[in-house]
Amino acid sequence: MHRRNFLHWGSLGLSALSFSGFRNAGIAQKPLVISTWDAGIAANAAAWKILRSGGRALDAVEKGVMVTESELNCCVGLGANPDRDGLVTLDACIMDENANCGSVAFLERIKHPISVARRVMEKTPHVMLVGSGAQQFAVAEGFPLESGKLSDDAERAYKNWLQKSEYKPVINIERGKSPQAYAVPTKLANGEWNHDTIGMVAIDAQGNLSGSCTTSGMGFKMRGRLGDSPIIGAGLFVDNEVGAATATGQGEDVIRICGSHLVVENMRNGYSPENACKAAVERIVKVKGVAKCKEIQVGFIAINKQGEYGGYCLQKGFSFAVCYADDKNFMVDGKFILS
Ligand code: SD4
Repeated sequence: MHRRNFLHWGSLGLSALSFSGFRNAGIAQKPLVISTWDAGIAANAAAWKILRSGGRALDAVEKGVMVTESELNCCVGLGANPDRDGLVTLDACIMDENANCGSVAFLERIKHPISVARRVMEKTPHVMLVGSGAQQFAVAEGFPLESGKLSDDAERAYKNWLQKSEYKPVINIERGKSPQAYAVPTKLANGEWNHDTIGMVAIDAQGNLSGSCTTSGMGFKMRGRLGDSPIIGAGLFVDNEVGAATATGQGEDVIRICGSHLVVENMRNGYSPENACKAAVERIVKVKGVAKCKEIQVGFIAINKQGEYGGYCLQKGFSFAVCYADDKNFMVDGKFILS
């Protein structure tokens, strides 16, 4: 970092900001899978079964996040919070070691958006399908059209939200969560889910990388709102020569800096996964300013071609799940740059 920039950061009053340097020593593991938030433990376990038996990272990241999409009363998938019109709309994307990618957005009444994204990648000449077209494609591919009924938890949360109908979407800010609380996906005190997304990146025994990201987006969002999660380069990016990264948190701010692509490019330029994530978070602060960043959360996680991993976020509370053995599937608290 140049001296001038360092002074700039200092004048912004950032605490815990240290030199975003080049590679640091990290334990390299192969195969390896990491994923965002506490629901990542169960998702990693499913992905690990595939990786452990020599399977492909692409299969692992699809099957892994399908676990989270399947949870009813959970934060991701059809059980999640609806938009402000009371309808659940889902976004997902997937990317493999050959830079093939597929994405769906604003998809309704389909249980596994990640698998539809994979079909888009494998069966069409396109990268992205949205809305009714994505749903039509899914049904033609044999995905059942679900009822569209809200889960009990989502129904309750929506009714709660309707009482004020305040348009103040806040994503992922949770402070001071204890490591023991990781067993179940997080709910806020008012019963609402606070995480809407799982992003997963993996490296298989052959050394190939893939990633997936799936979300219901912001709870009670404007109808039609999309975040970063289905956008290749923002919510997810994989470069098999370098590494893979995924994002969570306030999608608008991840899109602004092409977040996951930036993390991968940082690794290409010699940064460790952790420092690559940190530099991307710093970029958000630079673009948005410290004061506004205190109102949001963004976290990145990444792995590199050597099987090193890392993550970084804006503020305290972000965590990610790391798995590289049958008995090694654990949560890591994300380091953060704002106090
Ligand atoms: C979005 N990035 O739609 C997603 C939200 C998220 O945990 O990550 N929630 O902006």
